[in-house]
Amino acid sequence: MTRRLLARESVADPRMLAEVAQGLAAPQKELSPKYFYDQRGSELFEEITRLEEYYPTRTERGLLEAWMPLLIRRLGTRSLVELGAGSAEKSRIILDAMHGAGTAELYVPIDVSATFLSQTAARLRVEYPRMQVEPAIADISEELNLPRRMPHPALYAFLGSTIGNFYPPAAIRLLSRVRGAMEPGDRFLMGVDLRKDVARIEAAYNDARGVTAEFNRNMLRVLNYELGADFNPAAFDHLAFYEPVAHRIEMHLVSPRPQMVTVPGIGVVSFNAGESLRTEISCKHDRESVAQLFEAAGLEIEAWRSDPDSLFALVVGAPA
Ligand code: AVJ
Repeated sequence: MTRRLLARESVADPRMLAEVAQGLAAPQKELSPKYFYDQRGSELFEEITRLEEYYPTRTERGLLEAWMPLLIRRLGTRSLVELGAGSAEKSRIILDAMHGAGTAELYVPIDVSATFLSQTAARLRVEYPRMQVEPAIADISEELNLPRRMPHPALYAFLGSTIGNFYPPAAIRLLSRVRGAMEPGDRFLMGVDLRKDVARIEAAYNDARGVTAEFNRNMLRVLNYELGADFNPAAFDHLAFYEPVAHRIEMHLVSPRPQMVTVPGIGVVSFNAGESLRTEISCKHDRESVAQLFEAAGLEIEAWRSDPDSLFALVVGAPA
């Protein structure tokens, strides 16, 4: 009996299968960037954040270090709820500010990856023994899954410009969900990558060492592993470009030659020569575009801080 190497023994997640089937059947094939992030994908993203060309992470960290001690003291933040917590590296800056202010009580990291979350939670419980850590497993594009009781005021943080991954209607739904959870006095802190010189933005998604290209191709490895598909990642080219009308980076995987891929439970998927699969959008903002998203979600901009080169901004939202 033959066994497919690397394929998992358990059956595919039916929701993922349905979502992938729909995305691969669209005229412009498209899948959610959440499928980049298995262990390897998370490591590749960490590597991206350290690249010379990728300015967002270090710029955001600088802004957080400069602003959080003051902001947290002013807000008296007792709970931090972090959407898409990742490795919680930047969260430490906020948590340290909460400890400095003497108000730290609860940290709620929300993430899809349960293993990643429990590792992070275990480390933070050691580092901050007097603070509660209550991780929540949730796909933030669908729900928040918050603890029933939280000390207020709470700060909801959505960092890293991850909001850029959402088309405006989905971004508004997500922000509305946060708004719906907020009590008076709670605040929302969001990191956004700003509109700027196109060459500078495009370079951040086309690094010289090809880390972003490998990150992009990693989605195909995730599909092979999760669904038993037979994508050949080497047979797809990385493409990232700025789309100036919608103000966003688009990442695609381009099939330079015609090819067919089999996805069990979906069937044979064919690519024409030059056809692409869109794997990510990364919307870039300015104060006006953030104000529009906020307004549609029942929030208003209370404060805005950006770096001297206007690369990146941190914005505080309050219930309107
Ligand atoms: C994690 C969504 C903020 O859009 O810049 C980095 C992901 N993709 N390089 C971004 C990403 C390619 C990143 N976000």
